[in-house]
Amino acid sequence: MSIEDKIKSVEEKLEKTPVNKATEKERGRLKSRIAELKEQKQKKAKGTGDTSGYAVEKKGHATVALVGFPSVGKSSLLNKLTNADSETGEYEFTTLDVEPGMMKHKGANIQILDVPGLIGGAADGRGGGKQVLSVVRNADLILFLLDPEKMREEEIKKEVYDVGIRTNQSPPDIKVEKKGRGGLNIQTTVDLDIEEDTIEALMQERGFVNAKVTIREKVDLDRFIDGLIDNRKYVPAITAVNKSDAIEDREKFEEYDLLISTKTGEGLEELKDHIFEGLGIIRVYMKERGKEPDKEEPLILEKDSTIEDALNKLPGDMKDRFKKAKVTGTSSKFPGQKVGLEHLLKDEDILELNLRHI
Ligand SMILES: Nc1nc2c(ncn2[C@@H]2O[C@H](COP(=O)(O)OP(=O)(O)O)[C@@H](O)[C@H]2O)c(=O)[nH]1
Ligand SMILES: [Mg+2]
Repeated sequence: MSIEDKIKSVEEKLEKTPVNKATEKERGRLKSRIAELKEQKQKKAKGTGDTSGYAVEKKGHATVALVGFPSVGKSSLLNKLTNADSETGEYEFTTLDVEPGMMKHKGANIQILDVPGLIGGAADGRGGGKQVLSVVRNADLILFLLDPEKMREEEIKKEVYDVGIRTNQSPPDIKVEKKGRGGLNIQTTVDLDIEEDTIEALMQERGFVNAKVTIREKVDLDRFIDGLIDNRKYVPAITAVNKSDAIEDREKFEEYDLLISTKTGEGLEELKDHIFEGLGIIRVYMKERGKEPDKEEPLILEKDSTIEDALNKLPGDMKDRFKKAKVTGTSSKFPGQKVGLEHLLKDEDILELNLRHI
């Protein structure tokens, strides 16, 4: 029996199992078995094709993976978002199904990778499976693109879920420590809906014999299993419906993040803003004393970055030379506030550094 068939058969069994307290342990075991088989399937994919690591070098400030079934408009969107003077790198695309482009927005260079090869088979090891998976797993944001005529939303999201990616979720608040002896020790700081028995069974299933697990959130079976698995990826995602020009009943699509059209251009600027926002990045305008701030090439940082983080991002040995900083913007109490290394920066802050001469 192939891994695929095994997964199907356990999934069918799970579907037939009623959902109640009495079956919880059994359902947990089945879910854990499915997770394990999917891991095996991924490992198999990893063994095929080129093994040189990442398929596409990450470039720019952040990377977005564009995911959707054939003909939803991925290539058209890539062409619209990444402009003529986009810096696309030189990549080898002999067997690889990844199309890169660079989008410049609000001073950030955002790499967009069209990964059609994810669909139907990447995880089975076909079509350079390892590389395609690595591209999606290492993206900073996933952009799901749907066709209003044939949404297939669950199907596309399952493809991503099945390779261990969790979209728009934070990692479960679970800590597992392996111990030398003493069996299983379960600590919870919240009232759990799942039984201690089930937790024990699931831990044993994952090979934990002596371990302490601390659970700090009301997890369900799926999230508890995720918490026991190391290589889950937690990635933000945006779901956009394309071809809005061909939609009659727009209300039907209200629940989605965005309606766009690569044909008319509808929603594309908004999409760029959504991507910027979803990536959780901020712009900081550097200013030299007595000069205007540089708004053309902002320093791009992660949200909640400090002055120290900014210094680490800047070239040279700025941190050793740091005396003080002056900030003007949302994060400052007043224009030109003097701040230290721990100060938290906000989007569009203006930052002037006072450095020691050496
Ligand atoms: N009506 C309409 N057609 C579109 C739009 N975007 C793409 N298409 C068409 O959809 C088809 C597939 O587009 P393509 O970009 O190749 O999709 P991909 O397979 O996902 O890369 C082409 O015939 C496009 O012209 C759109 O916004 N509106
Ligand atoms: Mg295409």
